[in-house]
Amino acid sequence: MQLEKYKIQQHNDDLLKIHERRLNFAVSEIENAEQIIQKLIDFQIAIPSWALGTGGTRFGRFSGGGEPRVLEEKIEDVGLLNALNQASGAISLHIPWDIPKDAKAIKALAAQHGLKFDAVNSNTFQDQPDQALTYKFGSLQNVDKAVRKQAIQHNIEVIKHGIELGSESLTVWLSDGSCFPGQLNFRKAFQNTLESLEEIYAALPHDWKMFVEYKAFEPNFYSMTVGDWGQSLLFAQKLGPKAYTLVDLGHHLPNANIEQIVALLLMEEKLGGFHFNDSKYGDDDLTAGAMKPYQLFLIFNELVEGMDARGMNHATDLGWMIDASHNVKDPLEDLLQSVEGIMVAYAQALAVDRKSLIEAQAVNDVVKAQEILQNAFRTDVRALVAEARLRAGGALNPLSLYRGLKVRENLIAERGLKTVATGL
Ligand code: RM4
Ligand code: MN
Ligand code: MN
Repeated sequence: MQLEKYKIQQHNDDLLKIHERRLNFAVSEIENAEQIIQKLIDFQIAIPSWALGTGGTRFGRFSGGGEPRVLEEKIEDVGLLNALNQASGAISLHIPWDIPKDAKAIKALAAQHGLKFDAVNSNTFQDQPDQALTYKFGSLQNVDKAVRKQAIQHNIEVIKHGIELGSESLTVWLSDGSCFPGQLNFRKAFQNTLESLEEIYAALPHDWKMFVEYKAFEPNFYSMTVGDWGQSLLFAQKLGPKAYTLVDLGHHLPNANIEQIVALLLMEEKLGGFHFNDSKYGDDDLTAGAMKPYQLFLIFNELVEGMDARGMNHATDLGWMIDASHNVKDPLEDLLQSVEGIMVAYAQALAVDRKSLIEAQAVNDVVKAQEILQNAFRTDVRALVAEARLRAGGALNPLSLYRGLKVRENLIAERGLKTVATGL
């Protein structure tokens, strides 16, 4: 489905008056509003190719219809999102779920939609039909060298696909670990994993980054070999300057202080990127900002503070990506909501009165410090986010335009009701 520019224009014209009223109020309230708008225009969040279809759980999967059947259609979907919000200008591929057969053509198609290729992701947590050896007992950690070799080879192939598409990073998430005490020698598992990662690292082009993503539990329930930020950081430090830790918000034990983790990883110059999602219990992969918007804001507060302290470019120096799954919502609507939730948290973090916060911290004024943060969090920045979209050529209200244009109905008419996207 093609989204004509004039339709966005029409939608914006209809909403302009009310938007301007809200914007004027926001600008009168927020001192650095113009600066925030500029930063929001630059900020892009990559969309994972596996989040464009219905996710499902181990109990079932309820497809909503019109799901992208092939990579070309996934690119088309991300193109639609980006046309609506002008903030989803990249797609991240999971291989072998999405193998670009004709890389040149795929790259050209993405460019037509104004999209780039973000990190490529390897998959050694599932066995593929044509695969010689099983990952049942782990991949890069496996006690069998031949299995490790196979998993290393896969990662190197993923890098090759990424090079063809213009990606600049590889994300390695491993399900390696153990389900029962005694199953693994932790030290050997770590060392095997490190050696395997070293071989993959050696295959990275000079300007690439490797993101080592951690996860506390699932699918292994006793130990995960890259189970937390400490383990990921150890790997990243041992691997070298191209290796970084990737933080997926859903991959912590309950109540972990993620904002503190982020601050320290940034300090160590080892924070590489993010997988945004939200959760209540575990790796729920819910819409970013749907459950704990204050936590998301606090994370962005540390990101802004820490990146500014190191003179980093917010838009380009870390990898920003959504990693979510949708069981009961239209995936595209959910992704629009996630991007909005992320943008709002980022804008609020930019609105923090940093000078006063530093002063309050210096004299241990706990009440004042809390007031400053909560004041920013309680500021309605949605008009700034909408203004950034408007200036970038997107829609003032992407979700309402998506519904107004009956995008899903159109996709169902084009692709059919019973379509299944590759992914989990
Ligand atoms: C994992 C992890 C990875 C993602 C897979 C699909 O839990 O979040 O980033 O690649 O799921
Ligand atoms: Mn993830
Ligand atoms: Mn996950």
